[in-house]
Amino acid sequence: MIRDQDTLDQLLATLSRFVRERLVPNEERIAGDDSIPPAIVAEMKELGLFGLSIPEEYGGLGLTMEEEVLCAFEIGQTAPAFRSIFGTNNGIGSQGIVMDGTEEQKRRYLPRLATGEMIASFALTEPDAGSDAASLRTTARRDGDHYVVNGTKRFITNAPEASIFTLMARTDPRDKGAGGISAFIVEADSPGLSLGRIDRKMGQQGAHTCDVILDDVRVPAANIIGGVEGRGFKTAMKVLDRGRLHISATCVGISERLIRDSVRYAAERVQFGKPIGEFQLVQAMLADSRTEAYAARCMVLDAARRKDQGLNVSTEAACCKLFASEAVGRIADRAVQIHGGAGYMADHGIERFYRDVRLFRIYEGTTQIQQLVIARNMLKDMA
Ligand code: COS
Repeated sequence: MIRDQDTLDQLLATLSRFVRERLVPNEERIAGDDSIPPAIVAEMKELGLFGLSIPEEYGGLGLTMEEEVLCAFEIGQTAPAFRSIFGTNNGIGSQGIVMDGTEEQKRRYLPRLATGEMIASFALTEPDAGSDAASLRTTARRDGDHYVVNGTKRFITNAPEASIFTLMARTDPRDKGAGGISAFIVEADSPGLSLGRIDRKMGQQGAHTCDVILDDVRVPAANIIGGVEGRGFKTAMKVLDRGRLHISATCVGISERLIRDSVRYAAERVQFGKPIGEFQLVQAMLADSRTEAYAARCMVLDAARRKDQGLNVSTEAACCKLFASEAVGRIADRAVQIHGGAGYMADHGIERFYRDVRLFRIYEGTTQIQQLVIARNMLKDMA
């Protein structure tokens, strides 16, 4: 749903200019430095990028899902590490509070997340609980008006920058499945909370992940999201449904960027006496990429509109994540191929995207988990 086309068009034009003029020229630098310059982060705050999806009454832009994916199509046109720094405040870090938090929790945290004063991370994954999220082992034992939390969270995006964690822990040790899990807001400066070393990754340099270690961390009972035990797994799943749409939109943006770079190269690069874009085998690669990016864009927009209508889009979000993340992998592969030797060389930046996009098929649910979600929902609908 688009609330006001003119306002949205202005926002999209601003984002497009910001990406083109400020982010694209810094892609290589952030990959080399493994950090985003503070001046760029300050500009992102100024533009409201940390609060795109946070409701207006808490200081955000309160974008609808359709508006948000249109923004992600623009923001996706550059290195994904830029998106990562404000991505968790709009997605998996904040949405648990937006969707299921109490009024007090929303008022306490959302305004500072919307401005970027605080960064929120999502802490679900553990060393022994990845795809099987419901098997997580971090415990939260009630002790008076606090919970005592113990465990280790792994690969947590933005953990080194985070002020708060939306953290899933088991409050009912007798229930080993989803029903025993609760979601907490854990402040990063809580005594007993420490961070592992920053992970070295295949790509997306500039975006940071690390372990979060909880050793008898006392969390106020008032920080259980929604104030009720046992609902944390469902909160996490709802957050991921939404996050998967945003990631899919980012995949579309990157696909379109890589196609543009590939078309330009194919038009300029001359071999056998003419631009390589005139050869049908190169044209086939361009056409396949364009077709897949277009399909992904249509899927994401359709699913976002359905979500804005209040429909359950668990299946559609999984379809989008599955298709768009696999498609951007193929598109990045073809982009390397079209660029030939230049595509493999770091100076042209194409191989960096090839490495960066590999993550999309893994995080916020692997391709295989999306397949499982889709097929399970199909069988449930039939029953
Ligand atoms: N929205 C709301 N509730 C949901 C839901 C959704 N999308 N998906 C599941 N639930 C509910 C179920 O309805 C069920 O509730 P009831 O017990 O009341 O019926 C409960 O949650 C447990 O669901 P289910 O039995 O399907 O859980 P499973 O353990 O079988 O696991 C998958 C489900 C595999 C889908 C889940 O573990 C998953 O998404 N794994 C991937 C995790 C992931 O994406 N990790 C990335 C880390 S964050 S970057």
